[in-house]
Amino acid sequence: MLVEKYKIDQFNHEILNDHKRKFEFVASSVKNVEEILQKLVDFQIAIPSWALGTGGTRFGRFAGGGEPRSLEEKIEDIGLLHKLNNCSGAISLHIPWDIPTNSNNIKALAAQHGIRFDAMNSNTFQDQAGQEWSYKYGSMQHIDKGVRRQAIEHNIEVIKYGIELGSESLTVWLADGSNFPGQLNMRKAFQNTLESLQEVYAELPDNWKMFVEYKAFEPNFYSTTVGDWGQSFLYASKLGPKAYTLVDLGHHLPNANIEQIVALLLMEEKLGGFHFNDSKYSDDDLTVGSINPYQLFLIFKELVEGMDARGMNHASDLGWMIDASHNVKDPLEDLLQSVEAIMIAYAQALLVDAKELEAAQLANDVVRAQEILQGAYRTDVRPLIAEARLRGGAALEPLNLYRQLKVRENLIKERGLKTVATGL
Ligand code: AOS
Ligand code: ZN
Ligand code: ZN
Ligand code: ZN
Repeated sequence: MLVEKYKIDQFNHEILNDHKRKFEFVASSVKNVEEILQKLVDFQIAIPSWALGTGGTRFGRFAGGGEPRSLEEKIEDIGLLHKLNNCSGAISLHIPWDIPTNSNNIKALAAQHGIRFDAMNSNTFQDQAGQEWSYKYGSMQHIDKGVRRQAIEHNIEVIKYGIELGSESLTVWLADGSNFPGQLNMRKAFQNTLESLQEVYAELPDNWKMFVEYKAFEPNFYSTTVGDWGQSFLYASKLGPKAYTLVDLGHHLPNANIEQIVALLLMEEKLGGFHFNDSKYSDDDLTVGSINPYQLFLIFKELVEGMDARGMNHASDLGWMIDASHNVKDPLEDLLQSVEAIMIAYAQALLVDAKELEAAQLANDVVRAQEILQGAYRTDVRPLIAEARLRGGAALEPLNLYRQLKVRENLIKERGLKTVATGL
């Protein structure tokens, strides 16, 4: 479905006066508003190809209809999001779910929608038809060299697809681990995994990064071979300068202080990127900011502070990706909400006065420090984000325009009601 620019302009025109009033009110109390707006215009969040269809749990899946049936349609869906919000200009692919049959065509289609290719994701957590070895007892950690070789070769193949498309990073998430005490030798599992990752690392082009994603548990429930940030950091350190840790917000044990993890990884130059989502219990993959938006803000506060301390570019020096699953919402509406939540947290973090906060810290003024953080968090920054969208040619209110244009209804007409997108 195509959204013509004039429809966006028409929609914006109707609510422009109202927007201007709200924007001027916030802008009047922000010191460096132009600088912040430019940062918001530049910031892009990659959409995972597997989040465009309705997800499910192990109990069932209730399809929503009009889901993308091919990689081309996935790119079109993201193109649509990007047109509405001007901050979803990237896609994260998953092999084998998104094998590009003709990379040049796929590249051209993405370019037409202003979309670049963020990290490529490999898959050694499922057995594919015709594959020689099974991943039932792990992949890179496996006791059998044949299985490890197969997992290595697969990752190298994913890098090759990525090179063709112009991606510059590989995310490795391993389901490896054990379900019961005694099932495996944890030290040997680590060593096998490290050796396997080293072989993949050796194939990375010079300008590429490898992201090692950790996860506390699931599908293994006793041990996970890349189970936390310490283990991921260990792999990344041993692998070399092109290897980094990837933080998926849902992959921690309850109450983990994620912002502190982020601050230290950044300090050690080992933070590679994010899988944004939200959760109440574990890897719930819910809409970003739907459960704990304050935590998201605190994470962004560390990111902004840490990146500025190292002179990093907010928009391009880390991988910003969503990893979510939508069981009851329209996936595209959910993604619009997630992107908005990320932009809100980022904008609020940009409002924190770093000098004032430092002064409060140096004076042990705990009350003042809290006031500074919560002052930023409680600012309604939505008009700033809307203004950034307006300047980027997108919609003031993407979700409302999406509904007004009846996008989902149109997609169902185009693609049918009984569609199942490949993915989680
Ligand atoms: C799994 O729990 C991880 O979050 C993965 O990053 C991701 O969901 C997967 O690679 C998509 O298949
Ligand atoms: Zn993830
Ligand atoms: Zn996950
Ligand atoms: Zn998740």
